[in-house]
Amino acid sequence: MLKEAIYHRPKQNWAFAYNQDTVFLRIRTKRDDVQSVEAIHGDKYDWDKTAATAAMHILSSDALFDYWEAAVKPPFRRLRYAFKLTGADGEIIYLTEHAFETEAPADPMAFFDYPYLNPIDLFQPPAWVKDAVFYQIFPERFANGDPSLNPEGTEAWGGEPTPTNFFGGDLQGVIDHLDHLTDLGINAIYFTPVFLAPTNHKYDTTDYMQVDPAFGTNELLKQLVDDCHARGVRVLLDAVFNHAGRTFPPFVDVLANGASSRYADWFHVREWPIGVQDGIPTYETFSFAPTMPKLNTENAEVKQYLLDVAKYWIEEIGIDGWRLDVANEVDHAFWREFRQTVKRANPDAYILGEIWHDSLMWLQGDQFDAVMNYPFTNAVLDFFAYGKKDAKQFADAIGRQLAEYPQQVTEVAFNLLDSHDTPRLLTLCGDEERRMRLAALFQLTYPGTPCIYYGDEVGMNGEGDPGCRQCMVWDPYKQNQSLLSFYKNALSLRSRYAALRGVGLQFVNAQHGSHLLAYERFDDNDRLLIVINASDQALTYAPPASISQLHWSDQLSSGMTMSGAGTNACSISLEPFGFAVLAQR
Ligand code: ARE
Repeated sequence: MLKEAIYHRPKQNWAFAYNQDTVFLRIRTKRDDVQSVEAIHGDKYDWDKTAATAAMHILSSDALFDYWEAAVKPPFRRLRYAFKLTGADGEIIYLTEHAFETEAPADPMAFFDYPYLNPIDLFQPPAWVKDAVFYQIFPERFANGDPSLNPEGTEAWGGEPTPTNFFGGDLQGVIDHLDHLTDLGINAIYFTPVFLAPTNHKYDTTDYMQVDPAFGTNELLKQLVDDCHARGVRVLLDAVFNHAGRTFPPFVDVLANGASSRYADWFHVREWPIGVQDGIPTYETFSFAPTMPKLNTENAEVKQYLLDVAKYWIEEIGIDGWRLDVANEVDHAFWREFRQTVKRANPDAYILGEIWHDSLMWLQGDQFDAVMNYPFTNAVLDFFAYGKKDAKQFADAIGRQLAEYPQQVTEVAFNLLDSHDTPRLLTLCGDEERRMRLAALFQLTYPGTPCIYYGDEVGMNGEGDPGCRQCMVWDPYKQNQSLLSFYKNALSLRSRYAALRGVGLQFVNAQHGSHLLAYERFDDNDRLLIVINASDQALTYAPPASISQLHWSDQLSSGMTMSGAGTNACSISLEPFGFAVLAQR
């Protein structure tokens, strides 16, 4: 057994309370090196009566490691534990907090210690997110429902987007098209910023307490939220708290009065007078954008101002959560207070951070519920869109991600394939709709909450910002109705099978050099087999006996022929870019 590959630490994604009764334990071993792992556990104050063992199972695997997991229910909330590992070669070793042992360790005092499961420490993201399907709306480009609000210079709908032009999208336009969202199967919306700001993207806020008049009023936003709630649709707004805009009154005052401004400490000014030298502002900003002065969230007035903003839109307008812009550049202390404030206003609010990278330090239960899962995006695009990864490499990438966070994070991860900051999915797939459908199928049959970027469902393409921010296509004859039906069918399947929304997932076919992917999704009631041919060759999958003898009662497929007795599948042949989702209850 390769001891160097074995890793556990009694915290974070390796040991965590899942609910008030259950602690999950995980340990890593070299892939295929260990045939079984047991957790030896008990209460340190009454070891003799409480000692037990729990068999661990492989949660997931990546290129190098197997990740083992077991759920333990400590009777008295305290847990002391060690691991017994049996190698593929029959060798048995034990791992305690102190060292590896060749004999069964007698003294539990050397074991790992999960001291006490305090309910208040529990990390329990809002349960509704597990069943949510998000739709991201860039309000300026979704629908123009009230041309009387058009900013000066508004262009005709459907024109070429630039970083600075306007087309008149507004909140009334969203209200008028809620049927499109609910018919699609959407039950949650993420809006990019809607507050008063000079640009079409509104990430340079002037007034955090006012809906931009080009979009409507605070009252109209409340009506939109109420209409959404009446349809079972939740609403998330975009909190741009890392920075304000150049026209934010406190910054205007600093520009006018310099260091003597009463707001001087609301920002991070490196050098007075405030200005730009060689293209670099003399104050902290988002990126090096002079129009986006970074807010000093350690300043008590700034903190209170922003926390009041966060509370207002929840308590007065009824939103269901916040997406946090540039979340990893705002201090942790602020986000901890932010979570307290938001959860006090609405315990079911969803707090979604925009972080494109490893986010474990924000997902400990004291800050965010989730982040925009761009690592998932990248893995899916590498396999389905670019063909850069083969099935094994893709499964390994996903397997690693599934072990990186506590289960409750995986259950509410925000799984997107594109956004207002990236080229559109169809463009990323080289305008090959067949690739796009497979990427979307994986996204819609994967744990966590999927997010569809407006217009993807009707076949819109577009390069990166601003190309991905075109006006929504509403002419049904210009919409890709076949693709829209595919999305509706896939979302209907997801809503029918809770197993597609849970965490039960196992890759059953993912070979090196192949683009044939098969994975199972399961829970106590349902079992589904998803087989995807991400290649331009016809491929056949012959399931193992454990699967081929099953009978399937429901399916969603394209380019598939299945041979077998009755409704079982001895072999599944897929045309290029074909897929099959087989379900049994
Ligand atoms: C405008 C132009 C751009 C131009 C930029 C130059 O449109 O073409 O490149 O100016 O400054 C908002 C607007 C943008 C605008 C930008 C600046 O939507 O249109 O760009 O303001 O004025 C990083 C951050 C991440 C950020 C992305 C864009 O970590 O937080 O960059 N995303 C948020 C919002 C944006 C918004 C802002 C931040 C600013 O979602 O829409 O932009 O409020 C790697 C890096 C990441 C990086 C990512 C994307 O993964 O590791 O850190 O994200 O690439 O670049």
